[in-house]
Amino acid sequence: MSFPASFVWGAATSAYQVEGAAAQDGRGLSVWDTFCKQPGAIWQGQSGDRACDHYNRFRGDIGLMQEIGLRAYRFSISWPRVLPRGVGEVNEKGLAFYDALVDGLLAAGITPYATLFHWDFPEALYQRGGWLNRESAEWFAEYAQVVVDRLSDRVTNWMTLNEPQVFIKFGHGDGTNAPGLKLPLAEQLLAAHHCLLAHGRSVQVIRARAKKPARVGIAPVCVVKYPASASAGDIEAARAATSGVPERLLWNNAWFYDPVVLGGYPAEGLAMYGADVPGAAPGDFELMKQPMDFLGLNIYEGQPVKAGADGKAEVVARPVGHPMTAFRWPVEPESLYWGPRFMYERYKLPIYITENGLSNIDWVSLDGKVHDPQRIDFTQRYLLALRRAVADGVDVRGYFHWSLMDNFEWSAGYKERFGLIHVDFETQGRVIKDSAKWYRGVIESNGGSLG
Ligand code: IFM
Repeated sequence: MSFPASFVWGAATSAYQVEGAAAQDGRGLSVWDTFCKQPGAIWQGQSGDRACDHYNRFRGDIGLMQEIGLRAYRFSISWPRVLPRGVGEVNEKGLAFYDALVDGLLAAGITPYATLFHWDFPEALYQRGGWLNRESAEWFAEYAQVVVDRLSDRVTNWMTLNEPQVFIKFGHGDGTNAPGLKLPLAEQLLAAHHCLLAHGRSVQVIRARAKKPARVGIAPVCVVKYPASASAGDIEAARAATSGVPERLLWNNAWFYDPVVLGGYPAEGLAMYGADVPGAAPGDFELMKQPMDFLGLNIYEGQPVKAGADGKAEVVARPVGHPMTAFRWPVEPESLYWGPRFMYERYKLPIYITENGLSNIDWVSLDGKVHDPQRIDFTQRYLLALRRAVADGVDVRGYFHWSLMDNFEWSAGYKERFGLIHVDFETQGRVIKDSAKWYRGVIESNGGSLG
């Protein structure tokens, strides 16, 4: 059993992490520009000001994508590059960049997958309340309309929000991501409610205005609990935990996937968050639940669980010395089997793995190459698990490796290297890593070379 013939093999990036050119051609500020200036916010005081300079080097980068044999490229659009103040005046040069990027990709035979929001919220709108302001849904709809009107004659694959759990919890609760707020749970839930409305409004805009038939999805974090054994009890406990709301934290799947697919907040979440749940206006859940063509899952790891005496999931400790990435995230290939399987069972929508990968300690060797056997082994293990999910009937349509190239890893700055392409951030030199050459073989054989 292999991957379906139409399986999409790609790699992903996001605007703030790769584009750089922060002050070029009329781009406005995002909350990340201002957050990076806060002392102590980012490792070594770094920022995405220059990043990979993809804004100026995208043509060369498309050439590298061709060398890797990528069939698809997932990128995000910078809201403040297109609308410097978030709404109102449109920055023609910003739009022209995405025009040229999309044209370049299509000319190279690479299908564009565009994400509307990957965390770079316009600073001007943050000053008006950001996601805490209910108007944010309409601001986002205005932005979506500008982008869709311009690109939808060529872009047909759209994602609305990337990882709302992260920009809400870490950005509005823990304060470790932009905009750096430490708000109580009730306000985090309010911001989440508004971003779910924004999702709904943007899907409406895409459906109403796209010039070619559009396929629309969303790309949250998929928090995976997987069974520690093959017993039916452990599997059921893991299934329930993957769709549950086990803590008073916004780190779960159901609070975000349920409203957009099923049209309401999960009962377990309503009970867990209690009086902190925001009041919904009439029609809110109808707005959130728009027809979806696929679900994006961003999966890097999972947690083994077993059924406790009451049948509920109990976390199983990993053995001492369990493998970890450079970021100290556990290596958990099973997550790419059980995550897609549980999410497909619950939501019954085609699935794309919109992010998966690892940070690794890579450098350019004396032979001028970048040898990253850990990335090859990691990806091989995860893709074998994904192939097993496909064999067991899970409708997985594509896989996007995170990331195309080393880039600005948010509060970790340039410390963590996630790329298939090594970037020298001083010279902007690029070197295709061994893993990218290996990935090319995977793509050419449609997964056959995985063994
Ligand atoms: O770099 C991030 C990305 O922006 C969102 N998902 C996780 C990646 C690795 O941390």
